[in-house]
Amino acid sequence: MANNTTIFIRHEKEIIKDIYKECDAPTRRLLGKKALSLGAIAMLSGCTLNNEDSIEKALMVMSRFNDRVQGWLFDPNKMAPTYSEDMLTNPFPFNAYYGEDEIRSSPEDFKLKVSGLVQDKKDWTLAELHAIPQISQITRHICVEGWSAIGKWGGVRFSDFLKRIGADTNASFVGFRCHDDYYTSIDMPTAMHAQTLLTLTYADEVLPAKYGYPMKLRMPTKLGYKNPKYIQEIFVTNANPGGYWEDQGYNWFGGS
Ligand SMILES: Nc1nc2c(c(=O)[nH]1)N[C@H]1C(S)=C(S)[C@@H](COP(=O)(O)O)O[C@H]1N2
Ligand SMILES: [Mo]
Repeated sequence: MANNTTIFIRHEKEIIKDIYKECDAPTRRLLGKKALSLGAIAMLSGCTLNNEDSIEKALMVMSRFNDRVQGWLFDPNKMAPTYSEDMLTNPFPFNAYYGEDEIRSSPEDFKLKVSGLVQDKKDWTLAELHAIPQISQITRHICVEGWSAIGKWGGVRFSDFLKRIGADTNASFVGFRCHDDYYTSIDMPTAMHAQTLLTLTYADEVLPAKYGYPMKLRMPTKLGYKNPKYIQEIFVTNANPGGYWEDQGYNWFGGS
């Protein structure tokens, strides 16, 4: 058994090395550390990894498998590290799929829409969201583009919010639609995690436009692109809504 496992792992590593050699830098960046042990999936997918299409297909099969493994490994009770005020990154970086000069601010009289598998579909004003008990936390945000930064976000514990809207927490996904046409979605266990916050403030101030006014879902258990800013609508569903980057090949689970 042990020997077979060793051979299996060695074989995986060789396949992965070949994939790495063949693919371009952006694809390589998408292959997180966690994907490394999944090389055998390329084999199981029946691809000969000798042209771009088959490599693309193998990577996609690995990524879907990676989603499932990350889902199994996710421990809802494990907390991400938190930091002290003197460790805050200043200034905190801005990032979006466009430049900082193109920020489209959300309207001041904004209302949050709620839809899908929830009992109460009423819109929420910012004042109503501020009336729910607020908590804050200092965590590290990690972007796959190669930077990380420590920030302080405050707002509503997302599981509290889901309870208030009567969300079906047996459903598989929570999806987000944003003012800048960005969209993403997360698994329900992450939505219910104690450190997942629907944030309304950054560094104790109203969330600035660049960091996602009126709100950003902040999850220290997920990579940057899974943390939607400028949220306009939240919905609960059993059909995976995908995401802006996820639909272009980023791993959907996006945990770390
Ligand atoms: N609405 C929206 N949310 C988004 C993005 C975006 O382009 N639009 N980019 C994501 C990515 S890739 C990162 S790293 C973080 C950046 O958040 P920040 O500007 O607060 O640092 O926002 C995420 N959420
Ligand atoms: Mo990012």
